[in-house]
Amino acid sequence: MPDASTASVSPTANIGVVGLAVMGSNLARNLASREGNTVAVFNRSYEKTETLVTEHPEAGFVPASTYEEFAAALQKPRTAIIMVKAGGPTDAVIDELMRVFEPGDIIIDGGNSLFTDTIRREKAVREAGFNFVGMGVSGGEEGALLGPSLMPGGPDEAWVTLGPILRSIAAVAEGEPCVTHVGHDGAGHFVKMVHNGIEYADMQLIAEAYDLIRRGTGKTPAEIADVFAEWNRGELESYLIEITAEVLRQNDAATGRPLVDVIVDEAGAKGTGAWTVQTALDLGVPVSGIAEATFARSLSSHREQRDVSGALPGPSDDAFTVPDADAFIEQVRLALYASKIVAYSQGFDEIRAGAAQYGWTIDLGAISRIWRGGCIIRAQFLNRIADAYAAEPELPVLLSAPYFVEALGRAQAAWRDIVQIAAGAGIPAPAFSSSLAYYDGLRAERLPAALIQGQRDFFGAHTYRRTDKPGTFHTLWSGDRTEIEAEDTH
Ligand code: NBP
Repeated sequence: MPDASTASVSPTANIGVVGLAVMGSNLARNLASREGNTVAVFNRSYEKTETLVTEHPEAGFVPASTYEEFAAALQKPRTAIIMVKAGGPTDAVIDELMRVFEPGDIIIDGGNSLFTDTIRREKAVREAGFNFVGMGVSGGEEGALLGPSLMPGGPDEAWVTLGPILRSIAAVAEGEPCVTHVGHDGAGHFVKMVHNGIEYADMQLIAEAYDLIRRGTGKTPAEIADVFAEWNRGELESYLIEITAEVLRQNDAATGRPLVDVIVDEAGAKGTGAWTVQTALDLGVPVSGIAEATFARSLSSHREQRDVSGALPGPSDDAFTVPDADAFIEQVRLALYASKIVAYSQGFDEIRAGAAQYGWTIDLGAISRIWRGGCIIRAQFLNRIADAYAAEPELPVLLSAPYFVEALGRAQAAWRDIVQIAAGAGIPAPAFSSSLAYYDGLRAERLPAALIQGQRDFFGAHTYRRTDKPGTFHTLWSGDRTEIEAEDTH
């Protein structure tokens, strides 16, 4: 603990960080490295503060050992970024800051909070006279240190103070800082949640592509790394494709085997994929690619269920080889690109639906631009999304933009072949197949939903509408089966 005489610090810092685990300490270092910033730092257990300050004297941190000291170190309006574990810890820190801060001060939650918590907190903190900003931070520890993609929500008033600071620490993509004021209250955390959902889908699609290539061509992980490195020079160029090549090229020092063969095949998750899907279900938005990716992780991690694998009949593993490896790899690339368009399109749909539900004005083109740098899903491809929304801001579904229609048209034959090949060979490709099914669902002039409406009317008198005249109808199924006009009970 510092000497008690240091307790009366003068307000020299223009920004503070609470929570100095990996994300908070890196974000604090990033802030301190920018011209004009002096950063106050506080952590519940003082050792972390001490370590950070000692290891980084160049940062000129102002350490605080109590919330009172932290408040005293900050110029007004005090601005503090909380980087602690989401949930109860975030509420605890907000309460402490409200105790020592004054009305008009700005409290920012940079953790991975659920957007509905952010809406609740924003209301409570605002009613107490403070500004509250829920901010999505993407890019992991390296992003936090060198430049993350930042998705702040909260009031316009806070953005005036916060905007210049956040612009100074964000990643830069094509000359633009990867930060925008996403919208009010929980908008920032909502968009960050969907970002993570899209990340799940993208990773699953890449994993399916790898699996198909490996099982179909017999190439080694190192050889497949070359394929991904090549793909990274084209329209699939992205951070996730780039790191996939790195992971596949890595050999395990202990066994000499490819590392990917040594890693247990059970994917973990911290819950943001599930939040994205749960929220989409509530909003009635079909994010099937994200859902399949989330469920694929669940399936992988249920080892006790997977132990039945030997008992389930299917094509034999070694019965599958493709005659022309290069042609097959190109088909997989096209299937991956098409499925990726679907996943992003679904994610942007969810953002649009969330904005409508919660009263946010969200510029979808700006969201695609701030994801071009710093974050995990950064990709060339996001420029195409920005172009699509620039040309038509009210685009009803992203994949209907001319660029994507052309790309899907170019890919669809290969996409269908790959899904068929995977099914025939007994190779699970849930995200590839569900993306294609979604695409064909959108394409279909008539869907069998008409039959579902008939069934619903049969067992529950839920009524239906007709194609040939307005109104709502019910068939007297248990009577003489004539049709009557009915109240709409859809
Ligand atoms: P953790 O999520 O592991 O949280 C550890 C921090 O929370 C420590 O500073 C700890 O203080 C503090 N804390 C806890 Br736990 N309970 C507290 C309480 N009741 N009061 C005050 N402080 C408390 O840290 P992280 O991995 O650096 O992540 C920080 C936030 O950023 C999280 O919300 C995370 O979801 C989010 N995020 C993480 C990533 C990533 O790649 N890791 C990316 C984007 C966002 P202590 O030292 O005293 O225990």
